Amino acid sequence: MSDRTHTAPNDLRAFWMPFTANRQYKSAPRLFVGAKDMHYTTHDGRQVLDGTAGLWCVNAGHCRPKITEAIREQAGELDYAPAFQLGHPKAFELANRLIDIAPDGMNHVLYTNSGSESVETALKVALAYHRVKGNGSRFRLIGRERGYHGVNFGGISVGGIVSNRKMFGTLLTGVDHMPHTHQPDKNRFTRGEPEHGGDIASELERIVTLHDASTIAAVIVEPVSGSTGVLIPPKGYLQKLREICTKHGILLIFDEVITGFGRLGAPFAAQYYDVKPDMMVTAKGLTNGVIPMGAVFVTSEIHDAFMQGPEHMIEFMHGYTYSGNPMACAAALATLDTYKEEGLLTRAAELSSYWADALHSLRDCPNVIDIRNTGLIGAIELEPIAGEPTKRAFTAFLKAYDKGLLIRTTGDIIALSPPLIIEKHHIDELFGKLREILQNNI
Ligand code: PXG
Repeated sequence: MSDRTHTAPNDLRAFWMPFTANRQYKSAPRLFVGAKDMHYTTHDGRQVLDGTAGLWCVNAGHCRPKITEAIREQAGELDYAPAFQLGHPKAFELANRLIDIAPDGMNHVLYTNSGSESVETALKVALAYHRVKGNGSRFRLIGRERGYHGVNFGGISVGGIVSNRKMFGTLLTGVDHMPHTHQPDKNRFTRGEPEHGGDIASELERIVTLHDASTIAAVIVEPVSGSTGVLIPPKGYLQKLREICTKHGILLIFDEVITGFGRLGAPFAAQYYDVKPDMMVTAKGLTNGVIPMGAVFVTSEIHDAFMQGPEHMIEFMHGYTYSGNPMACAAALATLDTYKEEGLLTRAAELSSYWADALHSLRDCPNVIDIRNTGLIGAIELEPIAGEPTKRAFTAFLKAYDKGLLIRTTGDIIALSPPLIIEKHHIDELFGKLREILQNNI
């Protein structure tokens, strides 16, 4: 009550912000009021170069005309259509367009509204798939240390980021975790895929031996881990996971929420690494971040297993009010058009060598202890300040913002993932500004 008497229209207190240091932020707020292509405009009228594609989602750059127009038109034509037992044409058109760019055999798509929901959906499909096949004893889900699969209960259960899990009780039961693949002592400053660590995949065999394959439904991994600080898969690692899963009848789920839609230089990491999962979890770049939407890709084998029993019965008891929402579908279709017209789903392959050169040129800056890259992703790991973890990277973030550059930090790692429309001169500007910041011994 007393709070309300003090509120003004621009009072910042009511909004409890996500994954934000609320008190610090509200004492010195940073607001974006506009965006175009590679830049944001701040509330104080400055241009900020987007080094992170928003939050890894604005792959085609900001306020792209085709996407904006499609949303405008859709809003006036069909705003909402019930998602259950009814449909609208764009939901079907989009699914067909999506499977066209997916790896062969991934022929069906379920819609969600976020990466977190896509993860939950995929885990539920995995459990139900084994059950409809008569293998209901396969109930275990295997994730990985340092994995990020969103913030819902299934996702934090299979995820492996301690701070995202420790507050939330018992989580899902029947979950186990593989070790992460990060071996800084062996792989420091590697360009692209590290040489060492591929054999860590064999830890999955150990887990299978412990629990028995007949209890395991699925393994979920990010092909490239993003939120935990950009961990690139060591050579041979994903292939080996695939082999072990196939051998034991375990479904392999790739969480492609950040790697999907061109981030690595192919539409999906599955194609980039030439490893075919049984399901792909996506969101973010699907609509260029403009409207919340996710999609889970599944193979025909998984889909077809559900298509049995009386035809009037619902085959899979799952879905959201906004699954395949018309506005989101319109945005996604226009996003796919933009990607296609501008060759954005493969553009990272053309730029990744220039990107890697510029990124690794920061190796000599003070406190830089590792640099990692793949596609249009980069990470700069800083030596934490003794007793004050995360502070050094967060200081870099604040200084970058003041200098007109948007970066992301997680722990003491700077993560970079620019829009795929980035030009070489933007890359020069981005790393030029970062060098100025890091050289000042923050
Ligand atoms: N899986 C992965 C691999 C992700 O990276 C999610 C699931 C969850 O998506 P939603 O849409 O529910 O947020 C993500 C999200 C960062 C950062 O800076 C990464 C994400 C979100 C926000 C920030 O690393 N990834």
